[in-house]
Amino acid sequence: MKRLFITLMACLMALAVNAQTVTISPLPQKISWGEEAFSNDTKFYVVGSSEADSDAINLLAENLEIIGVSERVNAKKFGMAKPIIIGEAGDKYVAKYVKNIPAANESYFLQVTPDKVVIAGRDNSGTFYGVQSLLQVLSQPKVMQCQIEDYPSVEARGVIEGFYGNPWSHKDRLRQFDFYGQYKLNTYVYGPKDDPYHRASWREPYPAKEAAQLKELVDVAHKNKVKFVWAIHPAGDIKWGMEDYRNVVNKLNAMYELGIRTFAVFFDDVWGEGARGDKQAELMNYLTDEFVGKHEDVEPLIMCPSQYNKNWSNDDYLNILGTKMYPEVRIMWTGNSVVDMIEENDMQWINDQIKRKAFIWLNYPVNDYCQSRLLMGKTYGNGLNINNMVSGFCSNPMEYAEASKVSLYSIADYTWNMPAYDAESSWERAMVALMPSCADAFKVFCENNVDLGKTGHGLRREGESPNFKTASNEELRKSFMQLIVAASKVLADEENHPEMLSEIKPWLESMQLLGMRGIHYVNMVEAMENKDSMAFIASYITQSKMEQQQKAIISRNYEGSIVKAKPMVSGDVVTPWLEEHLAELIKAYRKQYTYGEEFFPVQAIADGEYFIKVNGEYLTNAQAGPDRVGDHPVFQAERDVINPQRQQWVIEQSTKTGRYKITNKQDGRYVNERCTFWANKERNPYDAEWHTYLLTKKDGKWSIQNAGRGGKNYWNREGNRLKDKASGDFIFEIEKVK
Ligand code: LOG
Repeated sequence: MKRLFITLMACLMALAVNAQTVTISPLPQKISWGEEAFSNDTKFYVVGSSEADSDAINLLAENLEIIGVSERVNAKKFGMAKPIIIGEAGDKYVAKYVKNIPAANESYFLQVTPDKVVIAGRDNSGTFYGVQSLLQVLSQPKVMQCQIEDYPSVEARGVIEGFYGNPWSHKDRLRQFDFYGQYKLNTYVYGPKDDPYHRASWREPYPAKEAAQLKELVDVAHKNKVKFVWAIHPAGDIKWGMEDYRNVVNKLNAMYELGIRTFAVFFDDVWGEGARGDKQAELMNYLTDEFVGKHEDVEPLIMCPSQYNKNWSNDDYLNILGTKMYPEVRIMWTGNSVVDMIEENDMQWINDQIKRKAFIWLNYPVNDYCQSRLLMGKTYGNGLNINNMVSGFCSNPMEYAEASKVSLYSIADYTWNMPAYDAESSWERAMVALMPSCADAFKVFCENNVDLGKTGHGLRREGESPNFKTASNEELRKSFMQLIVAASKVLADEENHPEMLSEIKPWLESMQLLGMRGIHYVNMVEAMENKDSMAFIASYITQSKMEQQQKAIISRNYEGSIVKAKPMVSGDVVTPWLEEHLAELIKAYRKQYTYGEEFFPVQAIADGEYFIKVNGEYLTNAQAGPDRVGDHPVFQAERDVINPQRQQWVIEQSTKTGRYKITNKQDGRYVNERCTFWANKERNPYDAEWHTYLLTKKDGKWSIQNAGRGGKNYWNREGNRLKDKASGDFIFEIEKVK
């Protein structure tokens, strides 16, 4: 027995010693690890630098201790230093290894053994990616032997800066390109909606300063093996015809001068003339002949159609593009809707329409339509078998460039090695890679910024706030403490991560306050349990102050900011839970105590049952029945003596919205934003955010206004029925039922 134990321990130790301690990202297609090769303070000399890709050589030189270059593998003069033999197919130094390089573009072979390192690329990008993988292999305390044969799943992988709002800064973009190089993303499409020279003033050339910055960006992108695709968005006001076609060509030529070699033309989010498929195809063909065809080194164009998702596609628009536009023009596609994850059937459908492989524009993690939320959760839901059905796959990120990297890291993983992609483990690796000195705390932050709430686009993200436990006061305290501690830790780590911190600070501060409010909520619960109204009010006051502080936080609050956002943390779980429970607790307190009454906000009307009248006539539910839909409350002069409940209305303040829910006593049906009854739970479920009202009183009469997502209309009387109207009068009498 003891013997067995010892053997087992020895095995485990051997395993521990010999296991690699790093996971190469993106996951290589084929990788095997061996015993220790050498220690991580090893010095190197380079064999092949005269022929190998110069960006790859520079990358080596910047990151490793290179003591010289040599023509020979066994250069005695370098003593214990190890040779790095490097080059791409066709270079003499790596001729021996060409058979090991996979056939695909951008592929590479990497071998680390005790006596040497070999990096052999299929092409320049391949060599560069080989070096990137080597740098990760060398980041282990003990460098393990390994062999990698690697190639990408998707041809064009990357990012499309295509959102509305504050465009990324020059520095943001420079940092992005290093990141793309590091994680083998090879495409960046430049199309920020609010850059005037991209869209609103597309005919005008960039001023000198902006042009110089773009040129620098292009150079840095190329150094990182990233194609810089510049997009023009003429669709808003283009006049179909030669004059504007020449205007586009002229602008593209000016951009060519800055070093750009791949171009895109966008027609998204326009209607009418600009959205005509035949004309768009005509322009794209013209540009292909008159611009692409006139340069030897310009790639086929990319276009974003006006009907860029299935929901928005009707008539024969896509078909016209598919048949009339040259087949080499790539067509972008966001999926079944604007914001959607992409699956095999979806690709089949669109590819059939456009007669080519769609170029995916994934609208995630973009948050320009849900600006209060940061989307820091897992990147999941895209099919793992669509790599041969797409001509490219780019993610539209948030205007928060650093924060977007959590998702972009996974986009890199997904597009490089699609079959092996695992959303969960990729996400875990991303957080460690981005915030190594506070990864655990950062994870808590990410977990609490996952869902985007209800939006017109419908996408939801699951799994927000998995550690929020509410079964006991103790659990609650722990849950809220975790938010405070994590936020404080990340905030304190500003020196290590200044760029990330400058973006997420408003959300971190909001999360801290949310946690503290939660602790005060628990204090209030305990004060109630102890019948200590003074302690209750004390905690309530502190909680309210923090709530005000939280509400005052604004992100991107500087002059000229295009989008200012009010951060929402855990908008799906912790925030709504706390708001509802606080409101309920306060209600319960006020039923029992009057102490501290003056600290609570004034309620327009106490919860209860009421008659609602106009000119002395009773608002009545005339055709009652819980399953009836579509009928509306009417006014009746008579008191209903047979069914008095038909004229009795339950008015209660919603703990969710602070506004009032109004339901009929007879059958419990609510009045919706159109002043009709709906009780059908499938077709129009009650929703506090839609179906609650503001009550205001003047000279003894009330006005009743919907102020939620259902619009801002007021209750009004039209004939004998209740009807919504844009303007409101103080016409309602509201009388308590005695
Ligand atoms: C825009 C895009 C925006 C995104 C999300 C496309 C092709 N165009 O609805 O600029 O960032 O949705 O709001 C879009 O997606 N329009």
